[in-house]
Amino acid sequence: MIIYFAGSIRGGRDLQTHYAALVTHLKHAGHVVLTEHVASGALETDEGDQSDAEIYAQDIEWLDACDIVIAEVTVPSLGVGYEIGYALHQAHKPVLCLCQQNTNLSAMIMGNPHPNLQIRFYRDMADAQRAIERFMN
Ligand code: 6K6
Repeated sequence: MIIYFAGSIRGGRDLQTHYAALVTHLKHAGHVVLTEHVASGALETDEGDQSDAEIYAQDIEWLDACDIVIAEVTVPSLGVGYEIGYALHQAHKPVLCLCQQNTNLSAMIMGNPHPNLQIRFYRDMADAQRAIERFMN
């Protein structure tokens, strides 16, 4: 599958190592992850030299091109929220939102009844990986 992985960048990088573990898991399973940079440890200091307009255009192109979106939504991020809305309502893609247990997730995600949206709360990485496998099946 061609996967768009979404995770917080300017919203905060507290869970970057989780993003990296999830992206590694997806790639080991043979999938293509279009957005590997979201999981990069180097991003803390270096966001690259693309303008915001170029970033937006590239990410919209990838959202249109992917098969599914997997979003780690524990750290609140305007960009990730926007991507989820775009994927569901404009690009018509299935979206899995992964969230650590005991997170007070936004009502705009929790309350969205869209049939292509699944939200899974996880305890640990193994739990998150099982949620991904169930979503893909
Ligand atoms: C270059 C190399 C790594 O990062 C960059 C420049 N920044 C971004 N590049 C690509 N996608 C981005 C960048 N900043 C935000 N996004 C998209 O928005 C990602 O797909 C994330 O899922 C989401 C994060 O949004 P914020 O609001 O937390 O930044």
